[in-house]
Amino acid sequence: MLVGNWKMFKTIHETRHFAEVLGRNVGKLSADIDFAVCPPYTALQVAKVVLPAQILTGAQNMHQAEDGAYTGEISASMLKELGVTYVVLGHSERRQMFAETDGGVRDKVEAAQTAGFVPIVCVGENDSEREAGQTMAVVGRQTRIALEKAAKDGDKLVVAYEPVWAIGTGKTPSPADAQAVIQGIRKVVAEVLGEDAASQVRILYGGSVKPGNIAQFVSQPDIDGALVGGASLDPESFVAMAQSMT
Ligand code: G2H
Repeated sequence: MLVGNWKMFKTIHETRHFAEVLGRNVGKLSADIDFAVCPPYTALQVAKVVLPAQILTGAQNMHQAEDGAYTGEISASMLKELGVTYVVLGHSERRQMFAETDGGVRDKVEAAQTAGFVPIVCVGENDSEREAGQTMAVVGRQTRIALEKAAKDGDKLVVAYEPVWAIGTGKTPSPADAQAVIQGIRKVVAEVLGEDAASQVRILYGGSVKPGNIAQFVSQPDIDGALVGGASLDPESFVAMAQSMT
């Protein structure tokens, strides 16, 4: 699975350009890979219309309430109208800069699945937690709480392991280290949702993934794909990553 998280990049006009270039390269996209991009809310509608059909769309966040007085927020039913398949939840930038909590992510996971979306739940330790040897404790806690109210169906869930210190920094864990943490996450999924769900759930690696390093991550046995920020903004780089995965 290859997912582009565009963060706060790309206008509607720029999204059209991305889709045009991708459309010219569509023959290079393997049918064995699930593709998605997660544009800003303002570009979701046009992305759904102009992207090749095999590129699904995802939102970068969602509010857990059906509706209400939540200025600036977006509900599941609003995203439904835009043909969204995935919703990224609990990205570290939301946890760090917008005060998202483990419990809030749990409620969003439940709301997203109830609405028929597949949540992409992001977990990851920061620099000091890693140095203190707390990686698995932090990632395990985030995963466990996020899944407390989740469906026991691994097809309805994606988890992304994104070490905070690797996001947008050019630094990455070794593929073996990422594999070890992701194997640990799969064990936590088994504890919370059962073995079947754990074997079905797709667990991605994210953090400074690019065409030159994606293959070494996705070749690890427990790593089912990548969640990519910066390198997913350039359509040619997106295609290059897709090709490197096969
Ligand atoms: C991690 C990732 C995408 P980048 O946030 O979610 O971003 O690839 O730019 O490190």
